[in-house]
Amino acid sequence: MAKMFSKEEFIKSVEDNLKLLYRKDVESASTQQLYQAVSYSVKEMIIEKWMSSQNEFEKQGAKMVYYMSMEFLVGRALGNNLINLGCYKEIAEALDEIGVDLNLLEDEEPDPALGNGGLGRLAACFLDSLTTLGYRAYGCGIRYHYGMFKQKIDDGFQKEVPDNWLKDGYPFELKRPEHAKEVRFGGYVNYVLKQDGTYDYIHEGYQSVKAVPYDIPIIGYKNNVVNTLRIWDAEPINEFQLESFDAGDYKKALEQDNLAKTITEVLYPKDDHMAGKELRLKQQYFFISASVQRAVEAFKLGNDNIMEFPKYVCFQLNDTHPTIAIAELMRVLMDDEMLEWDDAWEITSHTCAYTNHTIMSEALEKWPIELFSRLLPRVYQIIEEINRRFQAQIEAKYPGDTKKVEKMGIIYDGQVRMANLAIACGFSVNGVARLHTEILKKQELKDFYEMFPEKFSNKTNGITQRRFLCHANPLLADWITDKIGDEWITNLSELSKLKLYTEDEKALNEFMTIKFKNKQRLAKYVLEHNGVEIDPHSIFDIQVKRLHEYKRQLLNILHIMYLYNRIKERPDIDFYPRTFIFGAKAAAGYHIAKLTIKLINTVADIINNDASIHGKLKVVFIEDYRVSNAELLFAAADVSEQISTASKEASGTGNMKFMLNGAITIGTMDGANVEIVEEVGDDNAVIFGLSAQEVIEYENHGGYDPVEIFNSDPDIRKVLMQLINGFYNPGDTELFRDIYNSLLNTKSSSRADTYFILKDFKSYANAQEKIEEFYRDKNRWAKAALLNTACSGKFSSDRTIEEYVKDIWKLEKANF
Ligand code: 6GP
Repeated sequence: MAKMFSKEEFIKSVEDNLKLLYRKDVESASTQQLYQAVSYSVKEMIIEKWMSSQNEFEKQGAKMVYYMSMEFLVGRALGNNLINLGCYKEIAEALDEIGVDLNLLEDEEPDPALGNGGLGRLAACFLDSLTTLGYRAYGCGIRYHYGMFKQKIDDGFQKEVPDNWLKDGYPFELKRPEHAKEVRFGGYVNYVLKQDGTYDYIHEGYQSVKAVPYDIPIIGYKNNVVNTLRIWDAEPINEFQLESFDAGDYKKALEQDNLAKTITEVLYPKDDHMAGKELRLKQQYFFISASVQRAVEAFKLGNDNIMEFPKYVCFQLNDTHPTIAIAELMRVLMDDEMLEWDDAWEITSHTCAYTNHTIMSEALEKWPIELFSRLLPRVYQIIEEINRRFQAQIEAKYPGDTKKVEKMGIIYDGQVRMANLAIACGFSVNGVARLHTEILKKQELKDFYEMFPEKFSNKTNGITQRRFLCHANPLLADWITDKIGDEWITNLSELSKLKLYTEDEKALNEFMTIKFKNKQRLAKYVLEHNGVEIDPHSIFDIQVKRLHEYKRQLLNILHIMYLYNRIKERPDIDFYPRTFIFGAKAAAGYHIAKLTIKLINTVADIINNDASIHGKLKVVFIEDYRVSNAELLFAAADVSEQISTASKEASGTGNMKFMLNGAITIGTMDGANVEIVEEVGDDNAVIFGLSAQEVIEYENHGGYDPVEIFNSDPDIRKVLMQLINGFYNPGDTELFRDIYNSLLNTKSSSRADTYFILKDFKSYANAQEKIEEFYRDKNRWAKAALLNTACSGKFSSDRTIEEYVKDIWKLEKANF
């Protein structure tokens, strides 16, 4: 139990909170009220540590990183906070004494879904690791009132339901109105000639909103360190603008009000895709301007030499979404701090670092000049000047080579290109897995790499074992601790000690029994949520991630259709029972993605209700996949599906979570899969499909011809015909026509089968056969599963963070 609370004191604190908040006692309170009261008691345990950490950091003058991100997919806090405080079991017992089940309380907590997928969850893992390792860090983000939508499945179709996560109040946040900042939009820039012949640039005629920060504590694992995730909300600058009202400018007052209401309303639900909307740019500037202003203000409290800013502060830009920070820092330094360009540039170019999370071209952020300059006139002016100087630099280095400016220019062809801004101005550019970084260097960012090779580095992603093992899989966590001690919780490479047990029958049995229990736990969830009975003795094969064509959930479901055909054709076939589980949200406007969800559910319906196959095959679509149910899924998987078209998945992090929990990967040589196989050995993962190089070759030569495969392979032809002959959907043969066309129709403007699904199909089917054969050899499988856990040490976000710290951020560990 944490120092300041004995069991009795904790219970007393919960009872007091219930009274104070709701005028209730334990017996009469609802589960939600109990969750709130308990969370406030936990917050009380945190607050002292939070204050003392911040004081200590300040006293030691530690350098800090601001991790700037549009998304933080933190997941539920209560259970995780208790684990990191080191008192989960004690609090569970204390609550048990008053008849309260901590698990039920945890389920009352909304999942703060302030992110889409990979990039947002990575940001959350990084904050956990930064804090556990004792580094000073701030997460800077947005307090969306509606996070990622809730997914309902209605007649097999995805329906998006607003996620009002704040409706009951979020107990862990703390409003900090004293740090509010004004953020300005629109207007124009006036020049005033100064006595010394230079100009002052004055921004006039703008609209303002007030950015108000809410702080969420991030707790280090048993080390008393607490960092802060600061998310900004928007409020009208003055509730009622009398001045404007009197002047008859009622419209402006209303507009300002509206701006404040809309700006933080909702998270854009597209991942790996640029929305291109004005409101999105407003969101970006809103939280960045507030964060940058506050960072400069905070720095000045402890240091009056602004030139030392980069020595104490680093901005890590999580993809291009926050790259406007570069121009905003220049603006603040020149317009507010009165620095000359060269000094402001010296500071900015040593402060900002950029991470690229995707090579998907549709994700590359480009803003039309018209929109950008209208919304952010002063910032645009600064970017123009950065661009002018940068182009001169390019021309000096490559005289006469106009292609270089075309490729690297920041403003080009009527657009502001955010990645180019980040690379030209930042001191560091990194990819998120070795293969991804190589593709950036050799293809996507080739010209930049040639010009600034010293800026580029790789930082392979990682995940936090505190959430994805300690919290997600307590049975396995305890077993591991029992075998090798608990050092792995803060040093994941310790897991390699488990290799000793691969020859130990008893240990292997225990390991597989835990897997079985986790499969039972998931089966119970599926029965409750889907009404489908699944057999924990069958192979649990799981693909959970955002729905995207490049991730190829379609390949998976087409293969299931193929298996079903085989079982139907040969009822006596010796087939090891399989349960295929999917979980995925599709962006609301992504037609093919949403249709794929419908296809999965349609196929599931037919297969699950076909008594003639005796339950050999089951298909389940988990509704509303999110961090909380992800934890159940990772713990229960036998097989981890990582089947993206090679070269497209920058890294993946789900792949690591499965591995850590002892699942075997079936995957392509893409993203971090490459490194996973390297760690675990190719006997303990099943790899298939085109290599990244092969995919890129095809792409450079206009693709390949899927029709040939359709014509020559009867199995594939049968499956594809079932998309349009009413086999699964007798009422409407046209329903899946667009999927069929996406695979075969060469007449459509884009290439058919852009993601090489048919090309890789056979190789995938063979890999799945190998999985089955492998699983039948119980002993070999158990060894391989244990080896996956034992070899997952590299994929801790603690390792990733240490690499960022050493190569980019140069932070010092606090010593408290
Ligand atoms: C994702 C990548 O798709 C995934 O491969 C990677 O593991 C993750 O980032 C973390 O690095 N990208 C996004 O979520 C995204 O929105 C713009 O990229």
